[in-house]
Amino acid sequence: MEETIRLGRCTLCEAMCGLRITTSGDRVVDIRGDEDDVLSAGHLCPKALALADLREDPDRLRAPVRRTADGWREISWEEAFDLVADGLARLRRRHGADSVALYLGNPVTHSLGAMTHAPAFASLLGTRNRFSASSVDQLPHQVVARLLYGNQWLLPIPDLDRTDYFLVFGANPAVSNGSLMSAPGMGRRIRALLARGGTMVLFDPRRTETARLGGEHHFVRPGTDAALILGMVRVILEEGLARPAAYVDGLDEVRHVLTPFTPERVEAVCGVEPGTVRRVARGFATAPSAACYGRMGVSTQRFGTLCQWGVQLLNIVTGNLDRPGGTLFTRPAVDPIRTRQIDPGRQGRWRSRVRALPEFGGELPVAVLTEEIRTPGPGQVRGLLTVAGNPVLSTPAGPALDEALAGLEFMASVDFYVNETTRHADVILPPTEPLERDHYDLIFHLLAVRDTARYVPAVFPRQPGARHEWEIFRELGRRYGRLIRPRPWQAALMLRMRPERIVDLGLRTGPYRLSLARLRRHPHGLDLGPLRPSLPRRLQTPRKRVPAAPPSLIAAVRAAAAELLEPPGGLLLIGRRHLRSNNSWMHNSARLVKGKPRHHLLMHPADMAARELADGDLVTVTSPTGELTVHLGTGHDLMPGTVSLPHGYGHDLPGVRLPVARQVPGANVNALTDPAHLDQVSGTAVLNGVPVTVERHR
Ligand SMILES: Nc1nc2c(c(=O)[nH]1)N[C@H]1C(S)=C(S)[C@@H](COP(=O)(O)OP(=O)(O)OC[C@H]3O[C@@H](n4cnc5c(=O)[nH]c(N)nc54)[C@H](O)[C@@H]3O)O[C@H]1N2
Ligand SMILES: Nc1nc2c(c(=O)[nH]1)N[C@H]1C(S)=C(S)[C@@H](COP(=O)(O)OP(=O)(O)OC[C@H]3O[C@@H](n4cnc5c(=O)[nH]c(N)nc54)[C@H](O)[C@@H]3O)O[C@H]1N2
Ligand code: SF4
Ligand SMILES: [Mo]
Repeated sequence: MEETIRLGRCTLCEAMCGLRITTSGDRVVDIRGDEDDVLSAGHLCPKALALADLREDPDRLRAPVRRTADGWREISWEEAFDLVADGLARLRRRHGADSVALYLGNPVTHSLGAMTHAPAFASLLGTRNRFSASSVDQLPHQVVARLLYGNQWLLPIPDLDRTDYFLVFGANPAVSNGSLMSAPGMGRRIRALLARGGTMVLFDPRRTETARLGGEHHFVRPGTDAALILGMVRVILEEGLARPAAYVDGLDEVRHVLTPFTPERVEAVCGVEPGTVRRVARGFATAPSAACYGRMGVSTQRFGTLCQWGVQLLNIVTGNLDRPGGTLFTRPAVDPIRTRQIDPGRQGRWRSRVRALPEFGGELPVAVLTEEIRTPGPGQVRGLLTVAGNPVLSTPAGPALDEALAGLEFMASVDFYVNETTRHADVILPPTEPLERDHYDLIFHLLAVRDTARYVPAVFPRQPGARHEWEIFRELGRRYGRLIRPRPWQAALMLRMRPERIVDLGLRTGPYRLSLARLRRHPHGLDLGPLRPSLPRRLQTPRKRVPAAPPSLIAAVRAAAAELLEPPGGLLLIGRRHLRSNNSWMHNSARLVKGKPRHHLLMHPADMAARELADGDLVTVTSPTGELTVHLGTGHDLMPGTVSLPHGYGHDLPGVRLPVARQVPGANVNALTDPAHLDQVSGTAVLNGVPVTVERHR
């Protein structure tokens, strides 16, 4: 058959790489980077080719399935929609809307149809038990953005291609390809920074792949960065190096509350020398331009929100917020922030039933999901809808959630795999795969280091009978809407619009007055230029000021002063990502999984010697929450006292249909994380800096 080249886009991570896909009939022959893509300029990582595996994977569901006593049975879409609408509506009629919980997983943000239609369906459900992967991920960024800039999505993005000084806490962009900083080709960009005489300084308990690109790397004890970052802010304020913009308030209060965070105290807590704290703070403050950035390692730890506040303070006090080469707001072609169509990030309108944790932006911390299912009484969660998620592997005390799911009265999932979570569903509704659908990135254009816009039509026509995500939610909404009172008109109307129409409207009312037709004429994307200063105009705070010392954060520092300045003891567990692995769900691609195992527990040789352990030993890892068994590997690049285990493994559960993954099951690291141990301000789970013990398996 004749070969054709089609343009596509990779939707596996935030980098949004443009693809040149050679196809023959309905098969992928080859995938390369699109050299002409305005953002990715040909960049590609090994995961892109796995899009072909995903397309061809015989284990990927192509039709709805129902769980029966003799296993999964394929059913018609008609039957599936009715079962799900009935199952959800029945619980609502009997026990109220809150009896059905909703969990939205990470790939929702990478699917246009899920982005446009899942939230509308969620508002139809009307439940307060709404959860997502945000509270095991970037929630602290959103909380801080709301407090400082007035909107949870006004996230300043590092101007990576122009900065002179890149200061990084707890991120590994060389592997992750950047998060809340979309920039395909991280390696190339960081090498360019170093080549133009720029500085990169990393603080990480592991000498990571990013550290190996060059620059300076320093170990920091896991879970202690808040003291380190705030200590650097203190140095800058004390030494008169602050150059904040005129619209910043509250730095006197900041200075006051940071009095105890001297470099000497910081050393005792974090293990970073006082000289280093001072030198880096001064270097950052006096560089012509500088950008401070912190990601997973400092979001999902005990003081995640204080870490992210500290990151913003470093940029604010040095005048690098809103400066070219510093951190700036993007100006996306579709801008729901400007038009105030999305929740600005209100907090505490309701609380979780059992533990009374506050909602943020309409969601509760996912760490409460298990207790909401298990605790009887009015408002108990009895049903669940998951969309593109795997909380059994991705949220704290996953095995307890796994058990709780088995006791639900009804569960449905929108997903194309039977994974550790969806194996409990009564019905699974599989959407089309990524190459079968049109795409516009509603989220990651908002978070990219350069403003661009690109609309990508589907590479392949969908398989006969396949449904797009938006069609699934539209149809579910129609049937569910008929079964509940009062009829929800507004959400029903939203569900009727096609995603292309929503994007077109967004483009037309956006800052560049574009249209879908116009974007179609630019198949490699439209370059809208580098990030530009826009403050104070873009702020959504009262009087367009930046309140640098929000009372809630000042109070949080005061309340936790002792703990913030106390070094955590014992062996501390951190996570790890790998270039050939993607959270929990790309492990069924033989092409990605092959090679040496990547799911081992890594430990520093000195810590191994102290426990008389050797490379390859089977070990038991125990935390106050649970235990697991896994093979040990030597972690030459780890800080002593630290062990590292990646998340997204633990595939050997009954009924999971991921044969390749099951060959390298690994262990579920979230057996060790504790749903009770959260970042107090945001409710984000503590996934890094978890105290554990390790001994030979008996
Ligand atoms: N290949 C690949 N790419 C991915 C993903 C994937 O699974 N695989 N996942 C995607 C997703 S969903 C996300 S959110 C992003 C995440 O993007 P990143 O945050 O860049 O990725 P991580 O590998 O989680 O990096 C966290 C870093 O923090 C360090 N760390 C751990 N604890 C601490 C601590 O207490 N203090 C400090 N300073 N550092 C600490 C870890 O050693 C690690 O290097 O990656 C995305 N990209
Ligand atoms: N201990 C620890 N835990 C972590 C992390 C960590 O670093 N350490 N990282 C956290 C982070 S950053 C994240 S983002 C979460 C991720 O956690 P989750 O979002 O809960 O799960 P994923 O592993 O991303 O699983 C995604 C599921 O979506 C399905 N899927 C893929 N594409 C689509 C699609 O287009 N439509 C639909 N409907 N389904 C699709 C896949 O088949 C898979 O079952 O894990 C978090 N958990
Ligand atoms: S970096 Fe890799 S996974 Fe991420 S978008 Fe590009 S090709 Fe896809
Ligand atoms: Mo994530």
